[in-house]
Amino acid sequence: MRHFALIAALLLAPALAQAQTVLNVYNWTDYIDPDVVQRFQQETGIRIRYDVYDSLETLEGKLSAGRSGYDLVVPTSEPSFARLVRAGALRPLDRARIPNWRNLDTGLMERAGRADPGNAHGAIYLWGTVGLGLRLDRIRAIAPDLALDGLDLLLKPENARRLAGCGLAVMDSATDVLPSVLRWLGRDPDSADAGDLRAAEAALLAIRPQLRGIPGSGALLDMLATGEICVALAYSGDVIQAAARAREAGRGVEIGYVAPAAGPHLFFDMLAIPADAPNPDAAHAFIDFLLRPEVIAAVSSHVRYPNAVPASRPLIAAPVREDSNVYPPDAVLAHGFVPGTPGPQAERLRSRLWSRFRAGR
Ligand code: N2P
Repeated sequence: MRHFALIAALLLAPALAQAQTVLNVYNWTDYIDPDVVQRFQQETGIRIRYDVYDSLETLEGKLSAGRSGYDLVVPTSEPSFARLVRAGALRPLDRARIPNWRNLDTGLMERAGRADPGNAHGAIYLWGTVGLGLRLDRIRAIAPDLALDGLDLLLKPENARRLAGCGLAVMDSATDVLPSVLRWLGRDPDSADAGDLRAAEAALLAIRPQLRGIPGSGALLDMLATGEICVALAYSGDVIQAAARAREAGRGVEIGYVAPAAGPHLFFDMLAIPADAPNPDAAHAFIDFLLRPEVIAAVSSHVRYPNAVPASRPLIAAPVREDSNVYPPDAVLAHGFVPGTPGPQAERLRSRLWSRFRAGR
């Protein structure tokens, strides 16, 4: 009899495995707490297959080909999410299946939803700023006189020359770098004007010989954490994660984050379901799960990015919750800017500019 049960179990196991629902998630690198993934799988029996990207260029490349096979993606509100909404590439969300939607901050959702009337296609997952990751112990030693509060530190060629020996990097994303460079030049961060873009290109090429690399944002986080670079233009939470890792390693590498005092680039990353998702039901369930205050608090504590669920705030680990680089003060939020969505013509100019910058000519 026992024998029979064993044989039955062996025969049934593959059938059960096949019947198990799979949720295909495509998210940014270093952008979730692995325990949260585990917990969802345990609670629901849905298995998560998890892939990562580290730039919007990669995400859009994958999605624009269609049939990505993903059920849940996390594009930035503008430009990527906006373009996907316009192209009909996202599925309208069924709010009835997302009761935790009511937990979302309406002010932030309004700001993130400029390109998505009625917030029909996405909920904010996490958000943040673009700024500088700095290796403070080395910069203090090399150039104690330098002001650390803005992009001059990286983009003024004389500063870049002084700091080049200890390593400079810019993350590999035209979309998420050009707005800050244009703003630093006093131009419109959304500019499609050829003259403005030439000026941005000249500014980037002027520091190009000083750069140790133009790595993907995931690789850049590692380079910062190990102390391989001293100044990097990067995403806020990535730098703050790198700082924590460097502290834990205990080798004297001290990393800090600075959002440009003149007003940082703000981004909102949206939970969204591709129109051709194989399993939209599981995707809805996962979105609802992520919007529980205690779940999104665990995510924010782990990845050091703020979320848009105010009730989660007291549940976030104190050092993260109280870090003004994670949750920027209202003044920073007020003069920060959310880039718009360049048209196809501007997009072509921007991506050609970026290829020349990468090649260094
Ligand atoms: C996570 C980067 C996500 C922020 N590593 C960029 N939108």
